[in-house]
Amino acid sequence: MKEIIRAEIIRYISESVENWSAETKDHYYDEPLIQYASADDSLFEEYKKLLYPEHLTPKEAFELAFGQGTYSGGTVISILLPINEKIRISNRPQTEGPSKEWALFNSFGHLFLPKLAEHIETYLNKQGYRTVAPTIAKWFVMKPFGPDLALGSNWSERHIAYAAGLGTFSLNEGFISEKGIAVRLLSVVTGLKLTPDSRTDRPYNANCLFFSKGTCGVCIKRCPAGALSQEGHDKTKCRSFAYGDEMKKLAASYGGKPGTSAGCSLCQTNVPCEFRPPIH
Ligand code: B12
Repeated sequence: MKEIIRAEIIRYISESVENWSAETKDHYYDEPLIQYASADDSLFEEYKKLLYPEHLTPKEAFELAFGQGTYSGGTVISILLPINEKIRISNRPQTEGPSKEWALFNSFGHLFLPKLAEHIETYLNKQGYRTVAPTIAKWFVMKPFGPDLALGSNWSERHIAYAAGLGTFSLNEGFISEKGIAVRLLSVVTGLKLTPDSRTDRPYNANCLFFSKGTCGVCIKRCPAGALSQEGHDKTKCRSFAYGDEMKKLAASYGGKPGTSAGCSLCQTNVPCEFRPPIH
């Protein structure tokens, strides 16, 4: 069944018209990596302490979707979508903001993620396996959480991907996978029980050269917002830049969808971890 699901997700991603950039005449996202975690993995409970109590466990997400007492185990499917090379290459020489190709990817390509989430949900539900994609559920929230009131959400795709063994975190808080850091993530919780994949027993930030070797820090220099330092990621500065007026104007100037942002993601290109982990 794992292979059937994988094949269906890959088919949808490769055939979907929403996954096509008119600018680069290629896909926004290449073939995904897909891994499975047990919905009862104790790490999901630990996230309540590590992040904040509002971060949902798969059981809580499932029961919010289908009602109290409906959960009897299951699987979290984490999907990692690598950003196409043409878009990545276009962003490498940029120093003050994203390239046109990247801005249009951020404006239109991000809209593909909820479509894919909906497709997987429907596909599995139709086969009788109750499934919910938390980030498109009406109870998904993105807001300040925890004692420091830093921006977060009640379903962090990077922490889900970590639990499913897809990679680890970086100095800039990005997720570094076998396909690098220039990736996007989504996940679903299903009542279908599948064999979980294994995850690393190395530290949670092992793929990052700064943490593992004390070198690199290239993303610090790449950040046009001054949001990165050896101390980590200033979410407020990052957000003000990546989703501020300038980036909205930039997206509009390239013909992006009104109201969307060009993003930034300079910390995800022209860095040693862009499309592969820098160390093994
Ligand atoms: C809120 C949000 C933001 C906020 C805050 C980011 C943040 N770090 O949380 C702001 C607006 C700043 C932001 C900016 C960007 N975002 Co954003 N954002 C989100 C969103 C909606 C929720 C994130 C969340 O819940 N965070 C929870 C907090 C607690 O996580 P955290 O602080 O990073 O966690 C740290 C600690 O927990 C720590 N940690 C400490 N000890 C331990 C121990 C263990 C065992 C573990 C596992 C972890 C751990 O690890 C982390 C790193 O230090 C997600 C989508 C989603 N639903 O997940 C996208 C998401 C994280 N964003 C994404 C992207 C691409 C961006 C941008 C590049 C902008 C853009 N779109 O171009 C920038 C830069 C991001 C960056 N460098 O982190 C991608 C990430 C892709 C990747 N490779 O990592 C996501 C996953 C969207 C997606 N669907 O793909 N984002």
